[in-house]
Amino acid sequence: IAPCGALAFFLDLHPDQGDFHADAIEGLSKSPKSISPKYFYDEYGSQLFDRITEVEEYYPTRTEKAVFEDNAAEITGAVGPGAAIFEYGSGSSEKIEWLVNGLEKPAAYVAMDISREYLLEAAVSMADVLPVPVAAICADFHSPIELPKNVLPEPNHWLGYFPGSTLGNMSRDAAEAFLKRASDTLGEGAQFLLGVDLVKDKKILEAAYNDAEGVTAAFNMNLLTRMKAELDARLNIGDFEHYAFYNDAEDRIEMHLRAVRPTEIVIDGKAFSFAEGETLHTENSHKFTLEKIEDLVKETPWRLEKAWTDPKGWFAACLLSN
Ligand code: AVJ
Repeated sequence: IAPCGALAFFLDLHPDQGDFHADAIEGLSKSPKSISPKYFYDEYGSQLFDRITEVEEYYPTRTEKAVFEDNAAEITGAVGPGAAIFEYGSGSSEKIEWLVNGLEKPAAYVAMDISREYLLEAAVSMADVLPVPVAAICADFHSPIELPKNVLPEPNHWLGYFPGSTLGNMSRDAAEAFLKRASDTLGEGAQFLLGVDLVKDKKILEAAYNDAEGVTAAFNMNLLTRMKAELDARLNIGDFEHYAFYNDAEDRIEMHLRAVRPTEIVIDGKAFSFAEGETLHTENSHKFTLEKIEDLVKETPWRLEKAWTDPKGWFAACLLSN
C-alpha cells in the first residue's frame, strides 16, 4: 500500500466480480427464478441507469440531491470537524462535492467501488477538484473491508457515506450485516450518512419504475441481451416483457422479466422453461419509513442520530452514529 499518482493510496482487495454464467444458471434453476440486480450494470446498463435518473417519473435521484443540498449546513454541522469520508459504491463520485465542501476541516475522501476502472478514473479526477487527500479502495461492500493504517493523517472520526438508496436493493438480513460490517470498518466514534427512499403513494412508486419512455424497461431487458451476447443463451427477447410493481406486504418495488407466452431460455444446452406469465425476478427496491430504519439500525452498532427529508417526505438522509 503506497501513494499512487494523484491518490493518497489505492488499495485493491480484488473483489469477486461475480460469475454471470454460473449465477444465471443457478437463478434460472430456482423456483421462483431470480438473478442478482448487479448484472444490470454492464457499460450499456450503467448508461441506461444514468438515463433513468433523468426521466420525469424517477424522482429518487433528484429528490435526494434536494434533501442533501437544502439541509447541507445542518447535516455537515451534525457531522462536525475533521471527519474523513468513506463512500460505499462511489461510482462516478458525483454526490461528494457538497459534502466535502460543506464539512468543517474535512480530513480525506476515500472512494470505494467494485468496478476498478470506473473507480480509479473517478478518484483521480476528484483528486483534482477536492481540497482533501483522495484515496481509492476496490472492494465489494458485501465483504469485510479493513482500512489501511498510516497512509492518511489520522481523522477526528470516519463518516461512512452511502447515498442513492442502494441499501434498498438488499434483503433485511443483508442490510443488517452490511451496517454491522460498516461499523467494524469505520471504527468507534464513526458516523454514517445514508440516503433512503421512503414509502409513498403506490402510483408514484410504480410510475418511477415504469417510465413512459421505456428506459427502465430497456434497463431490465438488457439482462436478456447480456445473456444472449455473453452466455450464448438461446432465447427470444420478444417473449419477455418488463414487469415492475409495488409489493405492499414487503414494502418494495419488484422488477421482473415476465414471459408473455410459454418460452424457454437455453444455456449450455440446458433448457429453462417459462410458463406464460412466469417471471425471472431481477430486482427488489425496498422503500422505508423512518420507523423501519430505526428498527433496522437497532439491530446494529449504529443509532439514528437525525433524519432530514424533503417537504413531501419522499426521501430521507439519515445520520447514524455508533
Ligand atoms: C440504484 C438500486 C437505487 O432501486 O431505484 C432504478 C435501481 N432499478 N430503476 C433503484 C433502479 C430500476 C435503483 N438503485
